[in-house]
Amino acid sequence: MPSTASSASALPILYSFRRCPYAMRARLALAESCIAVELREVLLRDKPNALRQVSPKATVPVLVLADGQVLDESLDIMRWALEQHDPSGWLHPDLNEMLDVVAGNDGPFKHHLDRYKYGNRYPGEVPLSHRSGAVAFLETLEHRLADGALFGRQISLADVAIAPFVRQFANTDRVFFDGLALPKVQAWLAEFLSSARFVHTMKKVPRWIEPTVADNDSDADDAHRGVQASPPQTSLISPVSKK
Ligand SMILES: N[C@@H](CCC(=O)N[C@@H](CS)C(=O)NCC(=O)O)C(=O)O
Repeated sequence: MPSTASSASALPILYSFRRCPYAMRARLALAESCIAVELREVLLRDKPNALRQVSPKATVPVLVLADGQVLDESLDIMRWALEQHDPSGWLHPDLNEMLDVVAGNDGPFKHHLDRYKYGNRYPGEVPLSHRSGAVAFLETLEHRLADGALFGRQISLADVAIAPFVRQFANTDRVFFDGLALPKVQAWLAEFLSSARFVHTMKKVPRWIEPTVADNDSDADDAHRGVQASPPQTSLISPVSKK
């Protein structure tokens, strides 16, 4: 649930991790909505204190709005962004129906995906049986994709929320994925991955370096005291053209 934080910034701040599928969906919605943010790329194994302060659960993505409000669930960020501006109607299909389908992704599919992809982290689990469980979800998507997208002909919040996870599944064993009798899912994923919006939001950005007290108090003598200059700390997501 959104909460509030005291810090304020001219632009909303997005804590993100480039390869996180939850962060991908948030970045995609922000780009679609033409909302510029200060993008703070973090390392999950070395999270900045600033992230923990605004969201103690410290998952990414986290969006801190200019008024200090904190959104620390990817779907909340998507909905907030699209409520500001939704040029392609990603919120047009019935929201509850979309959220139901996304729940199948975030729940059972993600459960199976983790145990298939990271088998060594789950002793006693059988990765291949989780692969079958994940395929069962992909089969439900195959039926939904009759008209090209999960809800009709145009992509919506549901497509954008789910595709980053299907990408992870496909990348785990590309030969297996390509051999599945799921032509619509395969074509849908290929189109998503080649879209300008996805390529744009996957651009590599330098890791955000949290300012230290020394940085805040920096003066001309810092160079002589060994205070290192930080790499660029902000990157903006700019609007992308529609494909
Ligand atoms: N329900 C959250 C899940 C976010 C999530 O679990 N993100 C992962 C990265 S993909 C994370 O931050 N994990 C914490 C960690 O690895 O320490 C959302 O939708 O935003």
